Amino acid sequence: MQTGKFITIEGAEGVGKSTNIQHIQNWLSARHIPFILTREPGGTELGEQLRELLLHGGQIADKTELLLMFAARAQHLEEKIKPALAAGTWVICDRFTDSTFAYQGGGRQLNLQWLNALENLVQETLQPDITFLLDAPVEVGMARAKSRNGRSDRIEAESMAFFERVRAGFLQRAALHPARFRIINAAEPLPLVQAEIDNVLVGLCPTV
Ligand code: Z5A
Repeated sequence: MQTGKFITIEGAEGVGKSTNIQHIQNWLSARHIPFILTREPGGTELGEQLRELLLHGGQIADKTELLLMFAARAQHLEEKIKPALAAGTWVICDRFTDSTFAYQGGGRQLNLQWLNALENLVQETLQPDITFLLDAPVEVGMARAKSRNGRSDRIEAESMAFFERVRAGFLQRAALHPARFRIINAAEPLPLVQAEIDNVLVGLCPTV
């Protein structure tokens, strides 16, 4: 049975995920490839309620934050991601489990064995086909994020040291899963970043 591709976009704050997701959407639309765009935390009614609590709620203990990220993901997989893939629709997801390893594992320094156990519980064998990791020095992402006006969230208020651990957490995860990850130098000018993304997409569907 033909299943859709599952593509995730990862990286720290301000590295250009939203900008490049728009680019990926345009690329797929131009080739008439059916896709849905979704995000984590979020993606379902329950997931969006959990997102609001996670990003804009009051004080949340680190373990609670971890469990809520995976609770939102469990719902997202069952309600939205798996049915779409089974129908042959591509799923483009703004952040997924690698963000949990980077933020709750790296940033919050929670035990990675707990994260591995939760990943196995919630995803079983399902993994993204390709994960774009937009990687840039923390100060580059921060400066870009500050240049936009937006509603800042609970996690964005963390320290530089926290975000250095987040970046290291993503790179560590990429080193563990080299076949799945494509590390893109997001400090480069946007046309170069997008040319690299295009090369990966062409590799995923060379016939279109
Ligand atoms: N989180 C977690 O802790 N654990 C988890 O398991 C999951 C998530 C799933 C969700 O935030 C928060 O949840 C996040 C992690 C946590 N918290 N933090 N921090 P989000 O993903 O919704 O939002 P974000 O990470 O803060 O993303 P963002 O700030 O929206 O950034 P972005 O999408 O990566 O950047 P952008 O808006 O595309 O670009 C920023 C600016 O830079 C913009 O003006 C662009 O035009 C510009 N830009 C982009 N690329 C370039 C290049 N190459 N050159 C120059 N300028 C550029």
